[in-house]
Amino acid sequence: MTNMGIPSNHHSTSHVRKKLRLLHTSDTHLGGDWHVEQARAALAALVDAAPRLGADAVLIVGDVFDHARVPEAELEFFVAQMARLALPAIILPGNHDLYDAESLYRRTPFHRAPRNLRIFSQHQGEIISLPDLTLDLWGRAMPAHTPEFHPLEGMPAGSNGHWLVALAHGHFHFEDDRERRSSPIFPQEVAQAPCDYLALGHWDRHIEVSCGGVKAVYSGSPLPTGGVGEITVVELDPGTGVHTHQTQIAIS
Ligand SMILES: [Mn+2]
Repeated sequence: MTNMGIPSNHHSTSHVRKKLRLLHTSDTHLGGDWHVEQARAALAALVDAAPRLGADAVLIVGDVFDHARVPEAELEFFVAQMARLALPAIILPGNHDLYDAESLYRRTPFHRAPRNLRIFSQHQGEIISLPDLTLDLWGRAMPAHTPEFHPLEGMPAGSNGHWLVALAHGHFHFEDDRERRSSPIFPQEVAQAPCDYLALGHWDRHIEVSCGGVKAVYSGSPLPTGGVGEITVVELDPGTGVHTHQTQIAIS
């Protein structure tokens, strides 16, 4: 698809963008051996909190599940929680829940997934468009966690005036980081990314890694310490730009 023949001044412009609030989390590790109940409680708490927080959509940026052989009941639990959410829920597979031939996202519970649940499945990247929200989301489903997989490679520029939010699961290389890591994300790639917000996952802790005016944040895992978990709230405001803050969710 191209815009050939359409003068650029016919594109919708930023004034049509809606003011949105996204909830961004990652690394819930459902089905992990040592925290099965905590992970479930954290996901349920996120679903409970979403309406109260005024969320328009929820992003879960990889390692939603701990490994590909989690029991069917864990997948059923997740799908049921997403159905209860009743908001767009956008899932990017990570290195613990790869989108490969054996992917858990191909298993039966996902064949009956509710329509609000959207899962990135294209290794080269794809846009999931939510026109009602004036929101386009881009991400690459991870086929294998290797140094050759670059989570930001091929991100397109937005062309329809929608917000463009990118999701990426991988390792951000700080400038002095000389190790060769799998699924690398480099500072210059972030700085050149044509998105309005880069939602990151893979690291358990929350940290902002914005570069060159591109807002980029690791939400950190929502798994609780002392009964309280934490997620990232992303405000997309046509007037003032992109803002994030951490908010706590009570987990019982
Ligand atoms: Mn990971």
